[in-house]
Amino acid sequence: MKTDKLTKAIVRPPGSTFAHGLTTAKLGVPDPALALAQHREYCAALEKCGLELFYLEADDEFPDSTFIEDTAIVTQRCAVVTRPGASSRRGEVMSTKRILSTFYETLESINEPGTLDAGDVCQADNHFFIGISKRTNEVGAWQLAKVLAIHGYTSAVIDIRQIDGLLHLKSGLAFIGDNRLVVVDSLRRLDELRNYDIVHVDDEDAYAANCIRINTSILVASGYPRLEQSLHDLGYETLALQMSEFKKMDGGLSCLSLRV
Ligand code: CIR
Repeated sequence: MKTDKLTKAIVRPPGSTFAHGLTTAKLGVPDPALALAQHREYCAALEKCGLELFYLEADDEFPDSTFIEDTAIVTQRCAVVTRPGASSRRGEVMSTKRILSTFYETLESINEPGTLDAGDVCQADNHFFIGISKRTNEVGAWQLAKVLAIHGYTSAVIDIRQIDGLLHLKSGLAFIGDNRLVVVDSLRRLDELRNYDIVHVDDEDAYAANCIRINTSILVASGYPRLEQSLHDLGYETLALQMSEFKKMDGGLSCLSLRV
């Protein structure tokens, strides 16, 4: 199946409070200026891949708000505004709602008591993998599955709560088109993934699994040559980006944009 061409992305630069966001990584305090520079490079890469960018203003009230992906699921057929699992992030959805209502006639939403971070949601053409995690609860996952079904998408729910080191499902899983998934060791044997061709990522390279296919390129975090080589061997072009400051805050490449 041909994956739809992506044309636009919504991004939000990190604000001056970025270092006060949530994190479990013990990699030190991020440098806000360097984070901003890395974000600029990220935006330039999205543009290079053909996307038109829409910017939300940096918001110091919400230190994690640069990880805009978590606030909505955007598809060709519908958009769903989430209810993030971390209470400090709930207010981020207001500005996402405002900008999405300029692109979609109606917006669906995840409602209390459901919680869902869209980092737990991986779209693979017309199918979705929805993770239940420390952030996404069962109610939120099933609310989303129901909305997606109304719009003609299928989904599978995957519980990652017992899997160490994964904040979100997409921390360890990426769909890159062509029926292929990039997958970390701890997820690769899941029955839900059996019909896909797997690009395997070793445990020590786990951070690299959060890569994103944008049209003809795959954006990858720099510093993971083994994954880049595997992708090149399969015929993909990669664009490697410095992500050190986002990694310190548990964030990966997909978290930094909403792409349609
Ligand atoms: C958080 O803990 O919520 C942020 N510091 C990182 C969110 C990363 N988002 C993602 O993986 N989708």
